[in-house]
Amino acid sequence: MKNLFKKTEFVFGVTNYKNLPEDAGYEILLAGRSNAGKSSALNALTDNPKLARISKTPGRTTEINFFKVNDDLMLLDLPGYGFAKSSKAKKKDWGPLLGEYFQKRKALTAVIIFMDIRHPLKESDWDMIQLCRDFNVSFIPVLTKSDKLSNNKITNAIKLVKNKVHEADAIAVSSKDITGFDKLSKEILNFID
Ligand SMILES: Nc1nc2c(ncn2[C@@H]2O[C@H](COP(=O)(O)OP(=O)(O)O)[C@@H](O)[C@H]2O)c(=O)[nH]1
Ligand SMILES: [Mg+2]
Repeated sequence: MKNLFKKTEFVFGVTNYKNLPEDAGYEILLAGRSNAGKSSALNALTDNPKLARISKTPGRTTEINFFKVNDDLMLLDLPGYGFAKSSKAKKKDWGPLLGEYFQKRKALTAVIIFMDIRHPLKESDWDMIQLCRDFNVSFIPVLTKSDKLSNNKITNAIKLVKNKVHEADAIAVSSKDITGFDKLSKEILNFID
């Protein structure tokens, strides 16, 4: 399959809702706990090893980074959870930018929730799922680092997520082996007509 994400480029980061570009086209939000493998997955999806910085240190959490795929599609990187500090996190605790973004943004099309396949659905992942449910936004659970598990265990992890999150099918990916990204690309493009 031709990689439609190949020309993706970083355009800017914003810290305030008012600095967001015009509310147009499709925006896919990339979310996940720090170290989940989100930056690595973005690089693998776009076949560009230098696109997102891969690091073990958490990035700034107050910013949304815009990656332009083409004139109609943006991938928005949320550099690691950190906005939902407790299990009791309510909408207002998500940080002003993200809360306002979910409330207002028409371009918000779907959220990809990256989770380490060895320990999916941590509290902050549930907080993000709840945020999606509250605002009726579709989401895709993506289970990262699948190279760490046997095929059997990958299947079990996908089933476990399906049993707990009925409305969505999880996709397993490995940025190390570059597997699962064709499927993820298709799922993303399914949201866009
Ligand atoms: N084995 C393996 N390690 C990975 C994979 N993806 C990411 N990592 C490692 O996990 C750590 C965090 O990755 P990163 O992409 O920076 O995570 P982020 O904080 O979610 O952006 C790094 O040490 C990566 O090398 C993967 O698919 N397989
Ligand atoms: Mg990162």
